[in-house]
Amino acid sequence: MTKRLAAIVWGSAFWVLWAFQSDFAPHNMTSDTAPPPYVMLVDSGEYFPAYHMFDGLTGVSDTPFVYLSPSGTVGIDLGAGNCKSLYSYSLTNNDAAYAVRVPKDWTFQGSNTLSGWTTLDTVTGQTAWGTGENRSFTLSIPSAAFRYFRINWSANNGGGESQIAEMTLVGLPGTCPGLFPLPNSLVVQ
Ligand SMILES: [Ca+2]
Repeated sequence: MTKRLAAIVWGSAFWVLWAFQSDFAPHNMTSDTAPPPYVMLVDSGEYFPAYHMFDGLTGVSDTPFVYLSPSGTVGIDLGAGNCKSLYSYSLTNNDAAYAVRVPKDWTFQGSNTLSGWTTLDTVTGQTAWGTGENRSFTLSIPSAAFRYFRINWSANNGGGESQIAEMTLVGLPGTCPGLFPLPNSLVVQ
């Protein structure tokens, strides 16, 4: 491949990425299991439910996800057959008065099995989260397609509890491992 052709191919891929990427996270959740097919992945450390990360509300008076520990994991199941390639994600803090609760150091991970997780991004030193502040984190390349995504934070900013007001997941449509798109004309008898 010539350098010029390679540049055209890369340029096209870059354009496709920017043209078709979108926030595939829900922002209308009303419980940790609704609306389907979304299910929050959270353990008993949950104090205010994890779905508040995906309820579309980020005001000072809105309830964020609150977790009863300075470290932990929380994620989302996109549903069977619903896999996405992640390119960037963001966290929002709704209230600077609780900035001590917001994660500071974490890995962002994807999975298709829940038993093994692939680390997609490693972040450290995220301090001084303001009211309504949204911070976006971009991967070096779009990830493989995953059904499950989670943040695994090892430290927050000094609080006894942790909190996240909202999260976006931006990327591209993907095909789940083992699932191959069938032509529309193919009818299985
Ligand atoms: Ca929210």
